[in-house]
Amino acid sequence: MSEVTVTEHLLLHQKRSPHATGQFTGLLHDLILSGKSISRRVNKAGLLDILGGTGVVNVQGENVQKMDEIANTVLMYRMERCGALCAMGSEENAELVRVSPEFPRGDYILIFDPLDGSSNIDVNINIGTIFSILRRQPGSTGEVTLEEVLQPGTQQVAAGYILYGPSTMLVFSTGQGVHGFTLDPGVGEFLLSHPDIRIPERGKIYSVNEGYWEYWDTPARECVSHFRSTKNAWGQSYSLRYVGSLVADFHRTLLYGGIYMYPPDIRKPEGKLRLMCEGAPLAFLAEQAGGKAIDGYTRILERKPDQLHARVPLFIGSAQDVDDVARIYAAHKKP
Ligand code: P6P
Repeated sequence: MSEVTVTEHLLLHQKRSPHATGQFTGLLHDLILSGKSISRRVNKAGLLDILGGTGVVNVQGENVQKMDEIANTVLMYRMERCGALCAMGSEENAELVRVSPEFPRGDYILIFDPLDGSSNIDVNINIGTIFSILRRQPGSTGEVTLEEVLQPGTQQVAAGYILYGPSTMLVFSTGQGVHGFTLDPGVGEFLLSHPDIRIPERGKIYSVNEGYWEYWDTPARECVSHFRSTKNAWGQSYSLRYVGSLVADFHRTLLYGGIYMYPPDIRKPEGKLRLMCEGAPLAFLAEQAGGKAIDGYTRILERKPDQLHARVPLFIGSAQDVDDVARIYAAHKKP
């Protein structure tokens, strides 16, 4: 039974970067505290009359669920007081949130989806918090600007997610591999359960919403047909699994291998998923675990967002499966 806590893991197993001031550990500690608080509410949602929608439509054009709002409030309150941040960007907030000068501030920037997959809350399916940690140039002064925040995923200091499922798991990377921790509710601690996660070179599962077939362009259809056919690299069919919660579909892909796809379509030419709070953090994890993530043509981590809520097509998972997608898209690339 593992007894390695997150703090111990960071202190003993992660090479401390030269600029580590302990602020990062404090940031992660408050992120974990927020996750525990959200987990407690998610686990009892049906009993607390916090299921269902709020009647509000967010900046994404999505119906805000009560639990979206709760998770966002928990994170905003806790993280504004963690003493390490200068700004936060949330999927639920249209604008960048700068940390008030009444609180101690730092150079880190936190971007998050407070509760990904929330359309699944009412039917008790896995959901999760996805986070990305950036940093403004040390020594920068004055109010942090949006331009300082709009960084490509290669600049991430750390990224991860908290998955609220049969067990609550924290999976994150600081650039030294991907590590998974499982919450022991008895002691209220996340304990190391999945050290150094590596994604298989090739998997046997593809994950996509095939209901959108008629909206896809030719390369997207060819990608799905490739994994559906027996003429793939395995000479046998893949299985199709699609939960409808990105964080759950990604977690399975990370552990079992395979590929998750959210292609662009005629209604969403840039795809549905958000670059900064979904694509970039998960791409960071995928690459740290030996996998890949592209938008069809470009490495997700090299995409520079042009706005806080920039969207991106996403093909992410086992390196060889993602390479198959890249080959198909390259064959369609306009000269
Ligand atoms: P669709 C949830 O709203 C989400 O952002 C991801 O968690 C999920 O993978 C995707 O949308 C599901 O989208 O269009 O298949 O319902």
